Amino acid sequence: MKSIKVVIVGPFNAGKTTLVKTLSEISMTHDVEVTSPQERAKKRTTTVGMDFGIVNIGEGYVVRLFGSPGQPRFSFMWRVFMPGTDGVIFMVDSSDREALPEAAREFARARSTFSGLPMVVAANKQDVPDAMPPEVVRFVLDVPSTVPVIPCVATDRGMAWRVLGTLLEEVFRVNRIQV
Ligand SMILES: Nc1nc2c(ncn2[C@@H]2O[C@H](COP(=O)(O)OP(=O)(O)OP(=O)(O)O)[C@@H](O)[C@H]2O)c(=O)[nH]1
Ligand SMILES: [Mg+2]
Repeated sequence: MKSIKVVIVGPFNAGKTTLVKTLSEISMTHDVEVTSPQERAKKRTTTVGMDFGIVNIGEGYVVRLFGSPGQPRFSFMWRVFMPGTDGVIFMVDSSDREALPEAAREFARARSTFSGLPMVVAANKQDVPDAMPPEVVRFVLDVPSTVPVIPCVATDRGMAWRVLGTLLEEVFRVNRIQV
């Protein structure tokens, strides 16, 4: 069984853990109570360590998903995830305009940390009324034209699969894998 390693990064509250749970047959997540009032205003728990999931995609391949914590103080974890990474999903909460400057900084950092690797941006929470459409997310985060921005609702299996599938197509293309 061959395995593909996908890392999911993005700011606090973007929906990374939700995506891993939706996609994965087996998932392991570790969320604990948040400690800061700003974070508590958004949600009560946050990922510490990492999320892990496994998706069987057939043809003798499994995808191992590694979801990173979103709090900036854990950003050193990106380097821990780095070895062996085949592709990266950058998630952003498209409904949270206040968090966008931080999301743009995180995106720039993700591009430099994972430079040269296949990447897609998941414009998450498209079900929230007034969520920014993917084209606006692309503009605000300054996403280069080579990186797809995919509309996402992390709880929706079809949409979650489209995000992963788009990334995998690129992973297969750059590694010259035919499936
Ligand atoms: N409406 C809506 N809510 C979502 C969606 N995806 C995630 N959520 C909610 O957004 C909140 C954050 O989701 P998480 O999956 O915990 O986000 P995270 O990126 O793992 O957060 P951290 O690990 O704390 O950085 C939770 O309350 C989810 O239920 C979505 O597509 N739409
Ligand atoms: Mg999380």
